[in-house]
Amino acid sequence: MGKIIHTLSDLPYAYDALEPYISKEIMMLHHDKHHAAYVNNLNAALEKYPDLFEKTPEELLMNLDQVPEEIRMAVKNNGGGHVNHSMFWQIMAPSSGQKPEGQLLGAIENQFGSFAEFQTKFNDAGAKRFGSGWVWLVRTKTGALEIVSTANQDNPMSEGSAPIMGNDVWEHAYYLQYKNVRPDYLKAWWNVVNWEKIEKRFNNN
Ligand code: MN3
Repeated sequence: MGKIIHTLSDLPYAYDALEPYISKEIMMLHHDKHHAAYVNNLNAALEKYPDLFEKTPEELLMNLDQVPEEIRMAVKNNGGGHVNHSMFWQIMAPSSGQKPEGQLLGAIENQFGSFAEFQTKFNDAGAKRFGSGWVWLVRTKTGALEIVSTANQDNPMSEGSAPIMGNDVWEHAYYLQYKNVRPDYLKAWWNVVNWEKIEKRFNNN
């Protein structure tokens, strides 16, 4: 039986590549400790139901009702942690001053009025998420773009939406550098957003 243990991929850039906006220290802890723990805990949860190793973490999150109740919360939290962070590293890149282009920019302007207005609403939703969670741009079941926030490691795909991009607003993502001032982190984050990758996600979802 081809049991696939979920694994942690390397960052697609150096730990210090996102400085000065996200420090090397944050990236090392966030990837090597926090993300690694989600992967390890997901594997540990699935040990009792090894058939589920055949499914991708996304398949598990999209069908949580089919995951045995005994491990459902562990899969939601740690499978979510794995999927969310795997996306997160990919949709960031060293500072390039990029902006979205083409169809994605058009869709954002159409839905939110302007790119600046979209950023304001995204930052606002991220700032208002109480406690730990994520802020997302998703495509809903009806095809509309929407900004949502989720608690913990919940992924919008569990509710039937397709996550186009998301920012991590857990304190571990910013506290060492921005202390308690989450809005400063949310603002600075736009400097390291990889729009090329997000456009691909937009076109494929
Ligand atoms: Mn995180």
